[in-house]
Order: sequence, then C-alpha cells, then structure tokens
Amino acid sequence: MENVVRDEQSMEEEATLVVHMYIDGQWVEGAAGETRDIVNPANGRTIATAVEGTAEDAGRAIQAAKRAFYTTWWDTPAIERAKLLFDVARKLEERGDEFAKTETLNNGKPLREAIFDVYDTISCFKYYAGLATKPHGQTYEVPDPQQAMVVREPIGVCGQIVPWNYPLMMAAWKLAPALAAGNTVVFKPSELTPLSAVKLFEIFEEVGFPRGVVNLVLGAGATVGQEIAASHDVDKVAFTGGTATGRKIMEASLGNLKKVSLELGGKSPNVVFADADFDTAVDYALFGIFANQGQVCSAGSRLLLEESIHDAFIEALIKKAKTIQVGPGLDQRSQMGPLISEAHMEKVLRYIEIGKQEGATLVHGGKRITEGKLKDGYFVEPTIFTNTRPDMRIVQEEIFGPVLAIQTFKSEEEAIHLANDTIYGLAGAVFTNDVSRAFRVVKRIRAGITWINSYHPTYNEAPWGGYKQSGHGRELGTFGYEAYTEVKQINNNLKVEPIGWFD
Ligand code: TXE
Repeated sequence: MENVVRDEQSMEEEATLVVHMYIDGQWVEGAAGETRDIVNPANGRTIATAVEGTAEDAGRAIQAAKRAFYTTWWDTPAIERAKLLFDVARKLEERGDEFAKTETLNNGKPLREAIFDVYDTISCFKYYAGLATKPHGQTYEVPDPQQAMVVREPIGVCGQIVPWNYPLMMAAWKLAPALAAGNTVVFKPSELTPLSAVKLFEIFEEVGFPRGVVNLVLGAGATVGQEIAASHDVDKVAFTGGTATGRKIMEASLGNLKKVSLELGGKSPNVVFADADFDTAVDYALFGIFANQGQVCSAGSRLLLEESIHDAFIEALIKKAKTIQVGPGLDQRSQMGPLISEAHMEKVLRYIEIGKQEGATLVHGGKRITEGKLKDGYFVEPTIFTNTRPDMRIVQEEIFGPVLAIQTFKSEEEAIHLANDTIYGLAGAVFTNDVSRAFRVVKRIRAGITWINSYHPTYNEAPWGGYKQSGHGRELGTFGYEAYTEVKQINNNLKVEPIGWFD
C-alpha cells in the first residue's frame, strides 16, 4: 500500500498519490472507503488523495491506543521512550528538506517559514526526549512514621486534534510531550493538511514505536474529531484551533469528564509607544501580522499606536508593506504565500468588506490577487485598516488572515484598556525604551504570552497558551509535559503495626 508522500514534483505530477491512516501499527483505508482531495493552496490543484476516516475508524484507533497503553507502553522505561523520540528527531533532520517542501506545498507558507517549522519540530522532539528522563515528582516531610511523595504518571489515551496553520509543528507540540510522558495517542491533523503528519508517522513506524502507541486518523472534525472528543475511552483531549470548535470539544468531552487542554484563537495587541525604536517596531509590526499570512493564533492583529507617532508609523508601515513579495511558497522570493483554502480566503475577504462598511479606512491592500500565475491560488494582499473603533468587528473578531487593524491611544492607561478589550487573551507585545513602563504594561496585559520589543519568538522550553477565551492550560516546556501527566500521592508507613483506633 502506498503511504509515502514524495517530493513536490512527483506530487504535482501524480495527483493519484493516496495517503492512509496509521492505526494499530498498520497503514489502513477508511471504513467507509471514501477519500478527500488534498489541495495546493498556491494553485488550487490536487496534490494527493487522503483516505477519509469515520467515527468507526477513530473508535478502532482509540481501542488500539487503550490496549497499547495497558499492555506495553505504561511499562516502557522513560529511557526507551526518550530513545524513540531522539530517533524521531534524527530522522527528521535527515529528511528536513523534504518535510519543509511538503509543508509549503500543502499549507502554502513561504519555504523559509516551513524550514523554521521543521527546525522547531526537531527541537521539540529533542526537548521532550530529554525531559522524559529528568527528575519528576516531589517528596514531603510529614510526621513519622509516614513518608509521602508525589509521582507523575501518564494520563492514558490522549486524543489530539490540530489545525492547518502549522501542521507539523502543532503535531510535534502535541505528540512529543504526550509520548515522552508515557501516554498513547490518537492524533488527528486538519483534513486540509494531513501530508506532513503522514510523513511523521512513517518515521514513527521506522523508529519502532510499539503497535498501537501512535495512531493517525484522518478526516473531518465533525466525525473523527467529534468521536475523539466524546469517546469514554479517551482520557484527555488536547486541541488547537478556533474558539467555536474548542467550545464544541469541551462540550463533547463532558461524557467522561476527560481532561481537556485548549489552545484557541486570539486578537492580540501590539502596543507601540512613541519612545520605541521606530524601525524595530515597524519591522515587528509587519512580522507580527503578516507572517504565515496572518494565520497565526498569536498574530499581532491589532496594532496600538501612541497618537504622536501615528501618522509617521503608518507611512513607514505602508512603505514596507508595499515591498512584501506575495507568491507561491516554493518560490524562494516569496515572503507571503496563499491562504489555506478558498473558503478561508472568502472569509478573510468578507471581513475586509465588513471593515470598510463599518467605516474603517483601508490604507493598504484589501483585495484578492488575481494576476498571472497567482490567479488560481488563494492569495490576499497584505491589508491595513486605520481609523478603527474598539467596537468594530475587525477589531474584536479573529480574522486569521493578513489584515491589520490599527488603533490609537493617548496614555499608558488607555493603551492597557484597549489591549485588554477583547474576549481573547493569547498574546501581546509592547514596544518602548522605558524598561519600567515595558514591565508595567506587560504586567497588566491579560495574556499568556507577552513580548517586550519583539513579536512572535516561541521556544519549546517556555509555556504557550492563553487567558480568557484563548484557551485552557499550557503547552510546551515543563508545563506542557505536566499537562500530560496525572499526579499521584504515595504514602508509606514505616511502622507497620495496628494503630488501635477502635480498641
Ligand atoms: O478551524 P477548526 P477552522 C480559527 C480561525 C479560523 C477559524 C476556523 O479564526 O478562521 O478558527 O478555522 C477539527 N470536533 N483558527 O474551521 O474548526 C478540524 O478537523 C472535533 C485558530 O479550520 O478549529 C481540525 O483538525 N474536532 C487556530 C481542527 O479541529 C473538530 C487555528 C481545527 O479546526 C470539530 C485554526 C469538532 N466538532 C483556526 N470541528 C489557532 N488557534 O491556531 C473541527 N474540528
């Protein structure tokens, strides 16, 4: 059976390539025998066909993961789990170029971003491979003759559902800590972008994960995803995606009160004070919103400018935005690629119309690009709105595209108020040369990830997640590892004799 995702040229030529699910150590078809076309968003062409899983397939994967957890995996020493994860990292290093091209081909992002994602993925597997064997747990000084300690144990079967914006990186952020901590997994990529995950599971097979420990199910959220979230045999569900879907997953999880971690949307503020280093702030403002075409949960989609620099800043921003090269990700000159799908592009274009109708001023971009070789892809110009009001939908709602809404403030207090004035709380940044002010403002921003004088850096070592409706729990770092563990208290009596309580 053909599972292997090949290089981009053969994929473009050979749209008959079929990718399969990996369940209980086998590459398999879906129970219903259906398939789904996988599309290159840069030109709308089919690059592969994926078997379409069903709830029944998800159920089989869950049972395989449950069996594997109770028969082999929970007794597998940490050092062996670590070795497997280090092996995954090594194989990824050997095939990094191929993974980056696949990611760009399927997701659309510029190749330089896909290369970064592959590096991050490799580091993530190494980080958690290392963490698996490090000290965990605590001991307590309790009254004699008792001893008390806490150990960390795996939760069991973990269902993991990820979106299309960082298909490979999101897979690593979920799979590496879960496996390091000794869980078995049922993983579902987005139905739009399964190709890099299929390759990753080829590596899992090669390095020799025991049967049933890692399972890949493909297909729609409403069927496969829903089954993972609802199943009574799944002990934890971890999800990254939209806030509306996160809510559905939480509801579905109630049946067995499984553990839930959610990494959801954002409308993150990027606050620039007049004393900031001007060129640095302009640079990061563009990077904050236009990296990955704005399809980033932590995107700096609201730029808050101090009034006195407003005009000069916007002028500089537009001047630079005009130079952004939009094109197919595989073209090395491209700095921004297409949006993920026609449907998503239509959503982003609708928001641009809404912004105009609401009375915001469109100062740059605003259109789909339909010229030349970009005409069949889902390309949207980098877009900038000024003269917004806090109650506008383009200021409040996650657009998840290359659309920047600029707001203005007069004082630090007003900046903080505006920064926090949405339902989200994922990320935020402040640009200023006043160190005290930087910390004052960051301390007041209700968000899980903040930056001072930069935007977007992310580390496998440090926690990632949001306040408010941006999520539940944290990924990455030791926080991300602990989120895949149960805490067990163990008490030991050193004086084994009756206590005579009822004598
Ligand atoms: O994501 P979904 P969509 C935001 C962004 C975007 C919006 C919708 O604003 O415009 O969400 O995007 C699976 N039960 N983000 O629809 O629905 C689905 O199959 C279980 C923010 O593409 O969140 C996919 O694997 N699973 C974001 C995953 O959920 C379900 C990243 C993500 O899909 C399901 C992406 C269900 N009922 C979009 N319905 C971020 N925070 O990074 C869908 N899924």
